[in-house]
Amino acid sequence: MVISCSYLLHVHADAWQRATVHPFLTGCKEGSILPAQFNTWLVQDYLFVKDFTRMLGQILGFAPDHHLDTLLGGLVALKDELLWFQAKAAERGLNLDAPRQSICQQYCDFMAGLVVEPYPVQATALWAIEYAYNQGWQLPGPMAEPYTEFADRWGNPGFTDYVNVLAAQADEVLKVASPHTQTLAATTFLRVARLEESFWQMAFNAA
Ligand code: HMH
Repeated sequence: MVISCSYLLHVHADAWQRATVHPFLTGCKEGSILPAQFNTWLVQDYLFVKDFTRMLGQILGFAPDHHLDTLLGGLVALKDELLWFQAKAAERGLNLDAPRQSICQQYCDFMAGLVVEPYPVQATALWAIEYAYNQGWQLPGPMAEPYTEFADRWGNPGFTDYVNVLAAQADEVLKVASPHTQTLAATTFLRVARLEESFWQMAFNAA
C-alpha cells in the first residue's frame, strides 16, 4: 500500500479536525478571543516560526533539485512573515524575548528532530504543518477585526497553492518510499496534528 497526504487526512480525520477546528479560531472569527489569549498565541507562534524557518532550511539540504524552487519560495515568505510578527508584536507592545511555553518547546524539539528522518517524512511534516494553518485560519470564514489579516496570511489563495504543491511533493516521494518510511510519515503526521491541537489549547488557556 502507498500512503499519500489525502490518505493521511482520511485515516486520521478526527485528529486533523481537532488540529484545525478550535475555540481559539472561533473566538477570532467572532471577536470574542481575549487579548491575553491572542497575545499569547502571537508571541508563542513567533517563537515557533523562527524554529520552523530553521527546519525548512534543514529540509532544503535533503530536497531533490526540482523541489528547491518551491521550498525557496517558502523561505522567502518566512523572511517577510518574521518581520510581520515583529511589527504585530510592536503594535501590541508585546515582548518577543519571552520563554517558550512547554508545548511550543515540544513542537520546536519535534521539528529539530526531523533532521534525522528521511526526506519523505520531512516533506510530509512540512506539508502538514503548513496545511494545518491554511485550513485552521480558512475554515471559519471571514473573521472579526483585527483578525482578518491573520486569517488572510494563512488562508489566502497563494498560500493554498503553496500548500498544494507541498502535498504533491510529499506524495511524489512517499510513492517510492519504503514501507518503514511510509509508516514513519504516518506517525509524524499524527504527531503534527496533536501538537497543533495542543498549541491552540495552550493559547486558549491563557484566559
Ligand atoms: C503552530 N503551526 C503553528 N504555527 C504556524 N505559524 C504554522 C503552523 C504555519 O506555519
